[in-house]
Amino acid sequence: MAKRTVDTYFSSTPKKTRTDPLTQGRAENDPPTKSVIKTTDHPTYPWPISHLPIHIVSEIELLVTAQAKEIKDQQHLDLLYFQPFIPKSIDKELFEFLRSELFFYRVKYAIKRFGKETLINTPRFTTVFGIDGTSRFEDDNDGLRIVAAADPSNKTVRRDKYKCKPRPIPECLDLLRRVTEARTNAKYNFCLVNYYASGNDSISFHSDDERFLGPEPAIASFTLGAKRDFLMKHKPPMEGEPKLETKDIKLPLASGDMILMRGLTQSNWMHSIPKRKGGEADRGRINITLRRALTPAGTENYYRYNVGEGGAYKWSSSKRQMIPWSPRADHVGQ
Ligand SMILES: O=C(O)CCC(=O)C(=O)O
Repeated sequence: MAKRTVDTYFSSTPKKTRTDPLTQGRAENDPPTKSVIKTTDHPTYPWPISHLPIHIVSEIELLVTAQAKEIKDQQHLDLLYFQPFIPKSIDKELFEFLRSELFFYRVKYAIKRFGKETLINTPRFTTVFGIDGTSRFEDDNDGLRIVAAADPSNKTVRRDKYKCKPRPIPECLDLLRRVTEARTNAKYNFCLVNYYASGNDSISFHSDDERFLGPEPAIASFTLGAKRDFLMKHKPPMEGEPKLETKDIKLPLASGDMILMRGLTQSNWMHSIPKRKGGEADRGRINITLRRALTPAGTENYYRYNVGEGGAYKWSSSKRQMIPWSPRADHVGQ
């Protein structure tokens, strides 16, 4: 993949349009055919990302009325459980579409543990799109730029505002974001995607309680593909605090399900997807979370831990696994 510097990213050179292999050869006035696929493009995507097929768009637009069960029967717990949010008529196709369209990363990073530098290998594929509430993307004759959220003059922000390279949510995920906003009465500006290739992939107990999310964040978390257990447990009491009588929770999240965590949930409960042997896990599971980061610290954090510095991976349909992506390989139908 050609390396782009921060300078070229913020340069005012008009956006380069890439030829979409699926539309190549179509004359300007030809009527659109089934094979014409629109894409979302951006210099920090390794390659454009297709828009959803129209019949999936129509189904997703209907989800503003999806029904949910409230789970608030324990202290500090406030969940909305949609079983499902994404209906059976499209969940498999949407899973296959996202698995083959999106680029993923296998992020490694170093942390200091007990004073010793330790390398962490994230045990799942990840990617992220979006930008925090202090900025927005502006797409005009100067190309796609980052401007201050409340700046009517659309001036590009200082190039050192972000160390990472934020990229807009592609249309195929942005539709889900807009519909979820309408259904959950909350705003989201980030879309994080995890791909658990097998039962060996996991996420350990943690809370999404960073300061950059604000005090009572709403986090919408979707499952597509293999069913995996979602575990929740209350945080242990702080020193001097009494231990609460809470029960651990296990939700067997199936394809199409969505769990909305809101209110005091993140500041008091932790969640995880543990490793699993057998079952459906080896068919692969996609998790999409929608969140709202308030400050640039959120943007830096999400890109550091979900894109990182390494190369991208793309699904190979012939090898039935994620393989390192290279601009020369034709991944379509591999
Ligand atoms: O995969 C899941 O359901 C959970 C993902 C999660 O907890 C996270 O991305 O923070």
